[in-house]
Amino acid sequence: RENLSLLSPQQVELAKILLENGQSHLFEHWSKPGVDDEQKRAFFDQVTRLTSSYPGGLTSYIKTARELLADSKVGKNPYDGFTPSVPSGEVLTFGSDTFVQYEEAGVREARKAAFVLVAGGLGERLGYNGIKVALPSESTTGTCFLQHYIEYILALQDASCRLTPGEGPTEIPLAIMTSDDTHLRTVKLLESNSYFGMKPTQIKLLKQEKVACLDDNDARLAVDPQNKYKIQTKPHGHGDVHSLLYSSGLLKEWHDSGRRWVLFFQDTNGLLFKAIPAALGVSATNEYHVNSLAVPRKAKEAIGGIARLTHQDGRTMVINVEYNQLDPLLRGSGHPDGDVNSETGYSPFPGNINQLIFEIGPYMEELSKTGGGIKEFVNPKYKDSTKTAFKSSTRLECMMQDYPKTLPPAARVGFTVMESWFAYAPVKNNPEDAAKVPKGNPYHSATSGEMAIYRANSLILRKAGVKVADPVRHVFNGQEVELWPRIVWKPKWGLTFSSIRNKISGNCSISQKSTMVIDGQNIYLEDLCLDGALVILAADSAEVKVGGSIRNSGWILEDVDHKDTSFPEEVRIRGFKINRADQLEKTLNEPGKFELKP
Ligand code: UGB
Repeated sequence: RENLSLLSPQQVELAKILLENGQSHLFEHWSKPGVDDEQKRAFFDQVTRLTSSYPGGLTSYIKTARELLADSKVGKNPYDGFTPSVPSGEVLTFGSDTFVQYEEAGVREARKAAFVLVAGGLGERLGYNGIKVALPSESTTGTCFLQHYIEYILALQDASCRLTPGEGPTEIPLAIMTSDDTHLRTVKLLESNSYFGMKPTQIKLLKQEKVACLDDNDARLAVDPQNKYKIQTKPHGHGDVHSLLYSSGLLKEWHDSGRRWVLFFQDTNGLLFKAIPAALGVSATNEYHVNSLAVPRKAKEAIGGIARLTHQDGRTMVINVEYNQLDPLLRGSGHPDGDVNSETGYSPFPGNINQLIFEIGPYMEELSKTGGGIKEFVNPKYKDSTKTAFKSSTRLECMMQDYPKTLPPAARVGFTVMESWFAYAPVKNNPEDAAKVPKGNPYHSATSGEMAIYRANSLILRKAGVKVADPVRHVFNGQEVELWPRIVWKPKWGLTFSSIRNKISGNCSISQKSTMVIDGQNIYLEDLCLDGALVILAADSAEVKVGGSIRNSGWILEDVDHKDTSFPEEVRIRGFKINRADQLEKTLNEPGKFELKP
């Protein structure tokens, strides 16, 4: 009370809100006026931020926290009354006629799309000190994830505008959600690389704020242990992306400029964009308001399962059930073995890869009702079974894939299952944890993420008619993986399966020890027999035919132990480095037609 004179009228209002909501303890240790006054003002700056960044402000946050903490104390299951069953969705096989048709439909629609990358997480499980989008997706070219994503979006933009001349926007925007942990480093990565070829105005960064920590079941906000004039905060989760798109006005801008789709994606999946054109085609053809991409999922794998939930009162929804909740939900509803593989070797519930495609119109309509707030959860670690005290402070969390939970039953919510080999290979686990993954389950490490790219590109070329040699098995950082030829291309070369198929003719073959880097839109492989390394770069105006027998000692993978600190972290976490012993390298910067035959 004696500090009131220091405060502006707005700050007095905020203080009142805190007091009315049972937060008087935040002021108990405040010193007399004249001492720490700057810090007291900084306290209110923080309260202002916490209020404005949460739909409904701190009052709403505290109210929801009390309700969720009360539910958690009595052990209420959020899925009480619901029975899970296996939903049906669109199942796509890479390269099939249906797949190719969807790809074309997706490329047509792409110019009306906007992409949203959620990249606010630090990836503690990976144990990498940098931001995850700066990690190389593969080490043959060293292209980092962010560059890889931007190049795909630009390739889609070009292809879409070529296919549908004059029919809508000509630039595909990209929004990136960052957090205090990742923001500055993301800005720096973009600025120091000229935005990887995108126009700076095409990219918008939206920074998510952390939320207040909670000390007890009454939702008393936690004081920061380092600073008594600060509320302790923690990340709220990727679900913040919805309120940020809404409150920033970006969604409205996209909608007003005639866009139809928003595509959400995560920070480290080097395969994802191989699935994007077809998945967007599925959304457009089936007129899905919400389309979640999924892959076959091993039981207990740490990705959510997509399930149809039917309530006793008749309500149903198709929704992601997070991996730690699926098993208890199944056990509690007549499946005593819980989450187990079926005779196919996979869980009957497809795995959510958190790649979501929303139709903007219905999405905007829903957000104008909710302000972008979505269903949250709380996960307190209790001191004992009385559940009266926490081991450490907790907070509310939210996930972007929970958006459909509040949708009316008439909403068209679908999903598309893709084979994992071309759609999903995230980089989440550190080498030690990855090596402990049960045999047969994916490692989700930097090693497996990179190997998956080589495997997918080899399999795609096989489907396109190239004789690609079988892989060998090798152990890197304690993880046994398949080592395929290291084939990498830029998105503008191989955006869709049909565009790849059109660039291959005659009898082509690639041996297991080979490396092939294709960087150029108009590079054609004809009767190529590759046994070694080939790197070819060509300007868009150059048309290059590559063929004949190319042999050299190539690029060799050499083991690196993840504990060997003489190597940079991004090399250690994958367990190998590339010795570029010998290669045929050709750069064609001039326009014209060229033939490359040794
Ligand atoms: N992220 C943010 O942008 N902000 C945050 O506060 C937190 C994360 P994780 P998670 O596909 O493998 C999700 O930590 O949450 C970004 C799905 O919930 O990698 O354990 C972060 O930068 C799960 O159903 O994943 O699990 C990253 O880009 C399953 O689909 C993204 O959010 C799983 O991903 C995901 O964060 C998966």
